[in-house]
This record gives sequence, C-alpha cells and structure tokens, in this order.
Amino acid sequence: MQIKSLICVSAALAGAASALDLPKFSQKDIDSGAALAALNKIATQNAMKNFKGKCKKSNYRVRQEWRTIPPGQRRKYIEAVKCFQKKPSVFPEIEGAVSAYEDLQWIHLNRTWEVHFSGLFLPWHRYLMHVYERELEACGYKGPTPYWEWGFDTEGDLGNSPVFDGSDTSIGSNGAHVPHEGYNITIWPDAPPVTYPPGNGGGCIAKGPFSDMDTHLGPMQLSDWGTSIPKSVEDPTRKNTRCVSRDLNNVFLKAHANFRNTTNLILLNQELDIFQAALANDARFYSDPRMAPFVGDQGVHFGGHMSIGGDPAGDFFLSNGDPAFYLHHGQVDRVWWIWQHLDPANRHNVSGTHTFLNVIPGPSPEVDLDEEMVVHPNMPPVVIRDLMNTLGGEPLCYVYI
Ligand SMILES: *[C@@H]1O[C@H](CO)[C@@H](O)[C@H](O)[C@H]1NC(C)=O
Ligand SMILES: *[C@@H]1O[C@H](CO)[C@@H](O)[C@H](O)[C@H]1NC(C)=O
Ligand SMILES: *[C@@H]1O[C@H](CO)[C@@H](O)[C@H](O)[C@H]1NC(C)=O
Ligand SMILES: *[C@@H]1O[C@H](CO)[C@@H](O)[C@H](O)[C@H]1NC(C)=O
Ligand SMILES: [Cu+2]
Repeated sequence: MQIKSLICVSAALAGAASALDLPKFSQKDIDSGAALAALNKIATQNAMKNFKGKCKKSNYRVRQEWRTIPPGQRRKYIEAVKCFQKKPSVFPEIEGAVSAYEDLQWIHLNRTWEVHFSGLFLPWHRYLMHVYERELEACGYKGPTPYWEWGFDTEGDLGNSPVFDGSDTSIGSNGAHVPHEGYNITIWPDAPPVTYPPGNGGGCIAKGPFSDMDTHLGPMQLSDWGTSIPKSVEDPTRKNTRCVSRDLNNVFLKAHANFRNTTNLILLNQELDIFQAALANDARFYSDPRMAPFVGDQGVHFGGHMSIGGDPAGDFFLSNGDPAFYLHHGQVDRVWWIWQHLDPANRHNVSGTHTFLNVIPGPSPEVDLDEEMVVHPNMPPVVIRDLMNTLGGEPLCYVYI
C-alpha cells in the first residue's frame, strides 16, 4: 500500500515535469522556498501572455509578500484598512455588521455552507479578495495587495514575524498572553479529534495596528480552549462587542503550511479536484490514491487559519473579521494562481458543487464556469470564467510576484 502510493507520487511528479516542462527541483530547493519562488516566476511569465481589455502592461497591479512591501506602503495599507472599517454598513438589518468592513464578514457568514468544500471555494474567495482590494482603493490605497508567505514563518516565534511583530508596519501583534489550555477539534465526523497545544497569546491584540479593534458578529463556531466544543451564540448576527484576539501558534504552519507542503501541493496534483482536496484536507478524497501524499496533513488553508487563532480568526464562519485573514487568503489565492498558471490552457477551471462537501444543506449541481456569482450587493455579478485570467480586465488585473 505504502510502496504503491510512493510509486504513484514519483510517477505523477515525473509526468508533471515532462508535460509541463518544469525544472527538476531538488529537495533542498523545495524545502527552502527556492522552488516555490521559481514556480511563481514561471506562472507570472505565463500569465503575462494574457492581458485582455482594460488590463494592460501599463496598469496591472501586483500582489506582493508582506515583508517585501516597503514600510511606508505597509503603513498606507493599514490606514486604508482602518478607513474601510469606518465606512457604514449596507446591511442595516444585520445589527452585528457595524461597518462596511464587517459587511464582508456577514457575507462570509451567510455563504459559509456554499463557499467552503465546494466548487465555489476558490473563485468566491478570489472575488472576495477583489472586493476588499477595491474598497482599499476607494480609501486611497494604490500600493500592492499583500499576501503572507507562510513558509517564511515556520521556524521560531510567529510573534517575531514582520507580519505579526506588533510594529507599525505589521498587521498587529499576537494577543496578550492569557494562560490557557489547548483544545481538541473534530475536523471530520468519523475521525478522532485533533489536539492543538495552546498558543502563547489568547487575549486582545496587544500592540501595533488593530490593537484597539473591536469585532461584533458571532461567535458562530469558535474553537475554544479546554474543550472540543466550539463557542457560539444563539444569534450570531446580533451586535456582541468584544476585542479582536489572537493566539499565534506556528505549530500549524510548521506541520501543514511549510514550503515543502505548499510546493508539493502545487507539483504533485495535476487535476483540480485533487488539488483542491489537498489544499483544504477534504476527507472525501482520503481513499483516492492521488491523495496519498496529503492524507494526515490538514492542508495549507487550515494550517494558516489555525496559526492565527483567537476570535474571530479561529471562527470558521467569521474568520475574515481579523485583517490578517486577507493576507492569509491572498496566499491561498496565490497558491491556486501559481498552480493555474503553470498550465493556463487546462487549469482555468472549477470543480465541485454548490454545497459544503455536497452535503450541507444537501447535494447540489456542479458549478459551471459560465454561471454568475453575486458576492456583494454593491459589486456587479461576475461570471466565474472571468475570474480565471487575473489579467482579464473584467474585473481582474493583477499578478503575484
Ligand atoms: C443569507 O441571507 C439571505 C438574505 O438575507 C437569507 O435569506 C438567508 O437565510 C441567509 N442564510 C444564512 C445561512 O444566513
Ligand atoms: C483532548 O484530547 C486528549 C486525548 O483524547 C485528552 O487527553 C485531552 O484532555 C483533551 N483536551 C481537551 C481540552 O479536551
Ligand atoms: C508537510 O509537512 C510535514 C511536516 O514537515 C510533513 O510531515 C509532510 O510530509 C508534508 N506533506 C507534504 C505533502 O509535503
Ligand atoms: C473544466 O473541467 C470540466 C470537467 O472536468 C471539463 O469538461 C471542461 O472541459 C474543463 N474546461 C476547461 C476550460 O478546461
Ligand atoms: Cu472562507
């Protein structure tokens, strides 16, 4: 069984290398991030052959890793997020959606069962990032949209990362240290709960940007210390004012979102269904031989989320209330984007249905590239196909560097 899956892996890898004509990377390059950086470059070259419409060589935007963005621009980005947080909500009936920023959280809460473990997961979150980016632009931000390369932060204390060091060029620090236990969470109904050690925060963001930030929606399904039962309130749409807390913990990054994990995700998966399954640890694929290298990993998506922790970042339904969410999901989108643009002719596609695991609230039809998606009431509906080419102009015009 084990030998068989090993053969599968090397066959798939060899196949990929010849079919896609990728360089052969050494294990050292895969583990150091050099291979991932090289894949990003190849993806950029391929993507740049596809400028369309209003998106041109003269006006395309770049998305850039947080620590490579000049400090002045990071400060401007933070100012723009704060400006967005002061704009009024367009959902007066949702008491807990206090600002336009929190509207995106309400939208995420409302659509959670449609846009996770479904064919909508990747395109919907791509459009959510786009909506966020447009809002920051409306607040005067013209710089690059940041992403968080998890691989840089798998060693040492996450609180020392330029992303979370609490300086005025970080996205805010860890939560204040509150002694607490770890917790168990049940990821899959039939699987044993996974035990998480406590992080070294737990309280309100202690220093830097967003240390004065409150959140209002939820909690809805917040992983909680000392128990396997997530915290929730009866009506998560009501206004429940509390600080934004964090519980940084690089255990998750180190185990599930290191450079090897991210690079293997991109190199070993040739079809979109299995790429998505490995990215998000989809239990429906555990017995699929293509999933063999990833069974036991919780996936880079989950790894990044859980490493931030706290409220609302550790709440499956409301995690986008923490500004760090958009750095994490920028990276999720980047990983998909790199994968897509290693073979754009075959990988500008969707796979899966419209409901969570195709089970909640019930089975549903396959997502079609030509269907329209409405994400935000102030944004035009978008045809999913138009989200495939990020230099397609209507509506996207960006590459990752
Ligand atoms: C989402 O919002 C719509 C429109 O307000 C509402 O009809 C629906 O019940 C909501 N669903 C969930 C799961 O919140
Ligand atoms: C988590 O599970 C382990 C193993 O079953 C158990 O020893 C521990 O007490 C549990 N912790 C919590 C916080 O539920
Ligand atoms: C992910 O990283 C962990 C920890 O190093 C490792 O055990 C696992 O094999 C990796 N998985 C993949 C698919 O690279
Ligand atoms: C997308 O995937 C479907 C199902 O595998 C396939 O029939 C279709 O041809 C693909 N479309 C593109 C544009 O690759
Ligand atoms: Cu989400």
